[in-house]
Amino acid sequence: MNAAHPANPGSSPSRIRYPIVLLCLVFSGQLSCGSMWIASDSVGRVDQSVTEPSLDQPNIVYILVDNWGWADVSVQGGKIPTPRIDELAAAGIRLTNFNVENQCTPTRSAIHTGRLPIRSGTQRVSGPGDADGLAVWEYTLAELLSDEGYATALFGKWHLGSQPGRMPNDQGYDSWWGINEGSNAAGYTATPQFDPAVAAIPHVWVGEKGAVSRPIRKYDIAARERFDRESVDRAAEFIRARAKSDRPFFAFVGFTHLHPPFVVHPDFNGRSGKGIYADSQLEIDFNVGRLLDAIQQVGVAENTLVILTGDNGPGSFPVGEGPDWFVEGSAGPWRGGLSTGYEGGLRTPAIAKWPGHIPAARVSDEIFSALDWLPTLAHLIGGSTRIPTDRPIDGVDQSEFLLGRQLHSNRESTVTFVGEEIFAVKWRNMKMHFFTAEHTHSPIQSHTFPKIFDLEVDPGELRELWEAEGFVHAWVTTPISKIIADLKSSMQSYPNIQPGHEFPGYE
Ligand SMILES: [Ca+2]
Repeated sequence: MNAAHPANPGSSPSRIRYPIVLLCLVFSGQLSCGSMWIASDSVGRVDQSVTEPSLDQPNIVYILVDNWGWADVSVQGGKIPTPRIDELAAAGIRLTNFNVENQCTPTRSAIHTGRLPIRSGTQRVSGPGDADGLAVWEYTLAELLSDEGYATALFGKWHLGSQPGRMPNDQGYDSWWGINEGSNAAGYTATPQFDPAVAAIPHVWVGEKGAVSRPIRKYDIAARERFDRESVDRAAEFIRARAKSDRPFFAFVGFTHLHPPFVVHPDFNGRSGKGIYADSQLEIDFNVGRLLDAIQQVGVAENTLVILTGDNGPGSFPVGEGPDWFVEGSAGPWRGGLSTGYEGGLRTPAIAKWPGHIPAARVSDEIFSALDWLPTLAHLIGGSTRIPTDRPIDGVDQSEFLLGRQLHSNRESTVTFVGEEIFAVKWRNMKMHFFTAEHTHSPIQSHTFPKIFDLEVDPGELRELWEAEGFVHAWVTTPISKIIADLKSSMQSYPNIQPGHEFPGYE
C-alpha cells in the first residue's frame, strides 16, 4: 500500500468482479434476480421468516435531517434556538462523534444496509436519469424490522433508488410517501432551461409493499415549501394509527431541510429575522417537536426509540457572482462540510432516546457510525440473527454502549470515501487524509504525504503533524494501513456492486 496514495479498495481486480456481474446480467433481465437468488440459495444467510413481535420490542422513529451542521442545534452551540431538539437530547444520549458518509445517498445507504456504500454502488448521489439505488438483493433495516413483525413506513426523502423496483416499498417499507430523489429536484422545473422532453418532472410519490409506486403530484418549489410539514403530518398520522396495534412500528422521516433550494413553510418565512436558513432551522425544531408530541399523545413514548441525526454536514455554496464561499450552516469547531472529507462534513448532530433503556442526559464523544444502526437496532430488538452473514457488514453492534452498560463504543475508526476514493481514515483521535477538498464544489487535492491531524487538540484540522513535527507521526500509518488493507482484502473477497447493477449475491 502506497501511504501517499492508497489504492482504492473498490478498484478490485476486474477478473474477479466482472464474471460475477455478468453472471447477474445473464440471470437477471428483471429486477427479481436478487431476491430469487436469496430465496433459493441463502438459507442460513438471510433469515426472511417473519416472527411475531415481542412485547419488548420498541417502536422506532428515525428522523434524518438533510445537510445538518454539527452546531446547527443550540445544545451544541448553535445560535438559533432548537428547544425541542435540546429537550430530546436531555432525555437520551447525545453523540458528539457521530460519523456519516459524505453525501445524501451514501449515508442513507449506510443506515439502511450497515454496509459501506461503495460496496453496494451507492457511494455517490447519482444524477437524474443515471442508474441509482440499492440492488434488491441488499437487506435493509426496513426489511429486517419488517421480518421482525414491525409495521414500516417512510415519509419524506428516500434518495436510495428512483426506478421501479428500487423504491422504499421494494426495500422493506409497507408504505411510503415522499420523493425518491434529492431535495434539490424541487428546483428543476423553475430553471428557465428545463425541458420536460428530456428530463423527468420531479414528483411526490406514494407506494405500498407489493405494488408499483406511483407519482401523485409535482414536486416543485411550492411543494417543497410544505414538504417537510406534510411528511410530519403523515408520519404523525401513521404513529397514531399504529399505536392502537400490538405490532411495533418503524417510521423513517427524511426531511428536505437544510438542503438547497432554501425554502420554508409560509408559517416560518421570516420567523427568525435572520434569513431563510435560520427560518429552516426553526422549522426543523418545530417538526421534530411535532413528532415527539405525536408519540407522547398516543401514549407510546415510553416504548419508542427516537433517533435523530443528519445525513452529512452543511453544504458550502457560492454567494452571488463573487468568488467567496459561504457555509450557511455551522459545523461548530470542525473544518469543512458536505463532500470535503473533513470532520465538518462527517459529524452531524445525533441523539437517541429510549426512556428507561438509554440513560438520559448522557453525552459521549465515542466514535459511532451511521453504519452501526442496522446491527445495533437488530440487537436492541432481539433480531440479531437476521443480520446477514453472506456479505460484509461494516457496522458494529453498539447496543451495550447505547444502553449505558459499557463506557466505550465498539468502534475506534471510520473510513471516509468521497466517490470511489478513500479521502481519510479516522483512527481514535488521529485522522489521516489522502485527499482533501476545502468546500462542497472545490477541486480535489492529493498530497505528497498524507496529512495527519490530532482531532482532540486540533478539531479544526489546521495543524498538520506529519509536516509540522518532522515526520514523527508517520507511525500512525501502521494502524491506518491495516484498516485499509483489511478493507481491500474484504473487497477482493466480496467485489463491490456497481452502481445500478442488479446483483444475485456472492457465491
Ligand atoms: Ca444531504
